[in-house]
Amino acid sequence: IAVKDRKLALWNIGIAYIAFIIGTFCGLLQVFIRNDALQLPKFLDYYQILTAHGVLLALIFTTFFIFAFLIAGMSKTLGAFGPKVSLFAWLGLWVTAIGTTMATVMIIAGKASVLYTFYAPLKASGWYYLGLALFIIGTWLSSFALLGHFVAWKKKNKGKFSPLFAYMTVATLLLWIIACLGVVATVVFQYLPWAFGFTDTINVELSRSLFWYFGHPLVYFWLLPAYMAWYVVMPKIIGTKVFSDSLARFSFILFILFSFPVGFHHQLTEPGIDSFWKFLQVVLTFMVIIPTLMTAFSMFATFETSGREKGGTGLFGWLRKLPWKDVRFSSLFIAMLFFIPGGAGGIINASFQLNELVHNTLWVVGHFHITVGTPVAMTFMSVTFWLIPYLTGREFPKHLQKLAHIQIGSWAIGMLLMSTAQHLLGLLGAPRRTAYSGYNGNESAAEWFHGILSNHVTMAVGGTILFFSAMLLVYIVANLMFVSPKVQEEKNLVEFPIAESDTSHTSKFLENWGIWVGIALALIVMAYALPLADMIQHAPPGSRGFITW
Ligand code: HAS
Repeated sequence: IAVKDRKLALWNIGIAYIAFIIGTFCGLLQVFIRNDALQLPKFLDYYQILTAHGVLLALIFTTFFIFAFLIAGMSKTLGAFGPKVSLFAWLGLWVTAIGTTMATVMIIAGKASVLYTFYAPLKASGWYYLGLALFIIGTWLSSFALLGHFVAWKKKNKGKFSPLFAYMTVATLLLWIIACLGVVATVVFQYLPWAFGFTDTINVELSRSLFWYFGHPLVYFWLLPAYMAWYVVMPKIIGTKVFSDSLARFSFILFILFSFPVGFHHQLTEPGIDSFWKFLQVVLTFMVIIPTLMTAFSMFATFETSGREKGGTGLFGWLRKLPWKDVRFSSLFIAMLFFIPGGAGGIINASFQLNELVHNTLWVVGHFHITVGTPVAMTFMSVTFWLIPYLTGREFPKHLQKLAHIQIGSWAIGMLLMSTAQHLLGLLGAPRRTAYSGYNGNESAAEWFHGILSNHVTMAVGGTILFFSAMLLVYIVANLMFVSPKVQEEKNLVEFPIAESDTSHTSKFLENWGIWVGIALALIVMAYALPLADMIQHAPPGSRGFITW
């Protein structure tokens, strides 16, 4: 891809990994604080570290990395960016970076210890919300740049199917833009006036609902780029084609339709929403599981097709033919394996009654570490291993590949230990997000930690292994960025793996974005219009504190 587009993608990756370093360090502090092995100095507090950990990893690392991947892939599949696209994308990068810096400074200054979900009644400095607003505006500028690039390509290639990577990018960006409408509404109309003192109160239930309208599709904004690597990159790495072009496109469409009208499944225990609406959104949540099951089917089919093409026989003989020694593949496979319990846990969370058991416990923390923390993060690691050398024109030497295997293995072991402990402790009743690691000496609480796996030590050992793995990754990234020797001959260049995808059976209908966005908006109105109107109409005066905690 063009040198200037490489530079843009590399800047995005660079910022992503700076956030990764600080964020993982805060994670390490986290497990030791909960273990009572670490007393923070007076100027730091538990919620400050927890906020930094969540914001830097879940919001900042993911977003910058995703844009790096999408920018590189769009330039690769649709051609070099024109001057306008480049301008918007660079502007987007800097506005996002300025917003990130503002929000991070406020967290470090102790003025925004409101956790990565930042909803009311917790209140941060107005500058924190302003930082978040700039962050969103920046990502929109980058999104419009990439969408503009797509439209320009379409105009030049009338009647042709867009490449699968570009199609999936458009779906992901549409999802992001529509999702952000909720958080923009609450930040602009509720938090900013409240935090800067123009209003005394805030409608808590409304702000939480607008947040979760954004918060759930946010997790699919993280997931879809990982799926892009699974659908488009993985088949090439294992030497085969995309299993079904139309299935892949349709699964992304289903995410556009069903990612939004489901936010209430994060609010099932809140009193201000009628059960009817909660139940409706629970049903719709089960619809959003379908594209993931389609993905699982498609991945197994791809593995089997490739394994059999390489001579694998019998029921499972083909598994042996897969390229296990290629760290780009083994990391993707482990990422997918983690999504089996991760997704199953999601189904438990989304079940109306079972949610009572797990809500606000460490179970939820375990859940998101084996969804965004492993399937998504490990897929991004796999992409890192080829994308950085591809962009820098450097080698990915054997000794770094070996380290990458250790890194992936240690991440998997660390996450397995930590998240198993978190799931079990959560089932026993241990709450999440509490600075009181000993639960104020409560005897029955102390018993939760007597299990072999359900104890703070397992969590701390897991967390420490994870930090070791994270530092290994940073070492590999730094080498691939600056140290590794430049490739001398073109044939040795690290490739951008994009699998062939047969569009001969793909319906044109799938590329009719207007229809899909229209249906998505209709579903949003159906699931949200009345309950939100109810919240606005019945908001008690001085509604701060409306929610019981
Ligand atoms: Fe979740 C809470 C429900 C998926 C992230 N989720 C969270 C939070 C985060 C998060 C960050 O209904 C915490 C928010 C907070 O701080 O309060 N989640 C779901 C459901 C799904 C789901 C139904 N979550 C994700 C993904 C995330 C993510 C993906 C990040 C990327 N989640 C919830 C609910 C809550 C929640 C409630 C609120 C709980 C509460 O009370 O607070 C579904 O999308 C899951 C579908 C997935 C499957 C798995 C199928 C996979 C298979 C294997 C894949 C294998 C493949 C083939 C592809 C049904 C079958 C590979 C082949 C091999 C051989 C390996």
